[in-house]
Amino acid sequence: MNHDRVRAVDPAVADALEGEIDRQESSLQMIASENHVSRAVLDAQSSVLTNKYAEGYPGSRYYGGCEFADEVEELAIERATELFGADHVNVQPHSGTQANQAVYFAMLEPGDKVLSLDLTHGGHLSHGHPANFTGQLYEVEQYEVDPETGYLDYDGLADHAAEFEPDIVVSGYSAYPREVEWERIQETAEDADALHLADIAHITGLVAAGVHPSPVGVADFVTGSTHKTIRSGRGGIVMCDDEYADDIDSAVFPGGQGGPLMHNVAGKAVGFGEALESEFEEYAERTVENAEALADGLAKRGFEVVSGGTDNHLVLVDLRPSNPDTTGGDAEEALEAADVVLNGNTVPGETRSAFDPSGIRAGTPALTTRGFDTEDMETVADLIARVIDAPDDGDVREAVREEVAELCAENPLYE
Ligand code: DSN
Repeated sequence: MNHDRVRAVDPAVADALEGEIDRQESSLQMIASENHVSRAVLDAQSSVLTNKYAEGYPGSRYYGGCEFADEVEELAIERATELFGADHVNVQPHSGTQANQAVYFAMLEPGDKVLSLDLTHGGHLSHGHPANFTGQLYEVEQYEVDPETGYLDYDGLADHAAEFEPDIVVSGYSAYPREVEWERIQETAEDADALHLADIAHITGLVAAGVHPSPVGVADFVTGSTHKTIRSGRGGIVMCDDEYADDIDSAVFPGGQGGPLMHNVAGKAVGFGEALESEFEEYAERTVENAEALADGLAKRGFEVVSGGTDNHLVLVDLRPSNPDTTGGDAEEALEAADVVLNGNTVPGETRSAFDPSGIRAGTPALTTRGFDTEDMETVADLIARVIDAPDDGDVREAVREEVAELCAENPLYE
């Protein structure tokens, strides 16, 4: 893959783009929210639809010349409907956060009450963090995972909801490695006379493939990202029953966004089409198996894996018991120098800051896309352990870099 046309007019940007291709090819991408989309999705995203304004929805736009934009958006909607079985799908949100914003804007008034998982326990900024608009517009209280088990404390959540009387309960998480029991949270929301938003941003692909239970048809609203485990065009999606369809559509446009990013919608259409193929289900299964192998490999090497393992695509490690003097930030930096890219992450019972937390989060969606199997994940666990156990040792980093290069060469990405 090259960027000759960019290079002809802008060598500096071409250098950066080619540097990024090389970085993705030659290092292990283990940030749990990232993936490698297909060349077809890349092509759709970089298509001439980037030139088109198409405010409105298919068949009802504010500009002319939208026939092909309509075709693409209808395909994205049809395919998402088939994948998830929702009554209504809006594929225009620019991101998962903007998908969430649409639900809040459609259903809540400023000052309404939001009950969501604490960020350090696996929640997301757009679920009510003080630095986010949600924390500033709404009255937010947060629930937590059980400190002993690392699993969601469903009974604690029910008690909290009964006391707080939220207008909306938010489920769905960014750093929670276990299966979510949507029905239990829905029951809690109903008992509190609250709505339920399930944000499946991280596990959209696992839900689409049926390897994680779906909240569609259970929660009132389901939002997601479209570029993480589902590997389609970059952005977000909102799903709901027909009764909320008009409210959600108006909240996305004109409520929160202007013109949709039609090139990204095209990428979503192509990626959703790929996710309807049977190979995608196998991919999603392998993603989870690889995460289990990674969790086992790390636990075997003495690391404290939060909740003792994983049911999805990510593994969260609390470094405090095994490596008390190494922060998540130290580990992230040392690993990156060894060509293993993941992120330092807060963990339940966090005692440090979000900028330099006590854990790391690692995901398998991207490595699985490039062909890594459970045996490779055992090797990857070993590489991670060697670096974290000697974060300042240049020889260890160099040796790990060499092994990473071999693994990458065996599993080429964009050939
Ligand atoms: N930044 C994403 C993540 O890494 O989980 C969520 O928005």
